[in-house]
Amino acid sequence: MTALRLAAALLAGLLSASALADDMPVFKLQMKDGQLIPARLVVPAGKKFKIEVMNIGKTPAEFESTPLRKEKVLGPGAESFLVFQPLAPGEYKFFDEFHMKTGQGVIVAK
Ligand SMILES: [Cu+2]
Repeated sequence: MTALRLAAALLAGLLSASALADDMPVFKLQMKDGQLIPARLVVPAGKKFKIEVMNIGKTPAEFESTPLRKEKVLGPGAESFLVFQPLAPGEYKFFDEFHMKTGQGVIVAK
């Protein structure tokens, strides 16, 4: 491959990667000392998606989902994101492991 072709191929790869990223639906979840806002996230089934998680509380939070095998710890004020592979229709529980009593949520894929 010539350098020019290689550059063109790399650029095409980058473009399609960013097009894919733009395609991905994004949902926002705020965690606030055991409160999940919203506690119920409705996402499209069969489609990769992203959840942006923000800890707006004063204590650490941990997004965790056993069925989806995801976990992410967030200090107060921290924000991060998780990318989920396409889900079959159904309900998938998640929780704030640092606030088990109140921090219970569900991702609904439909
Ligand atoms: Cu955990």
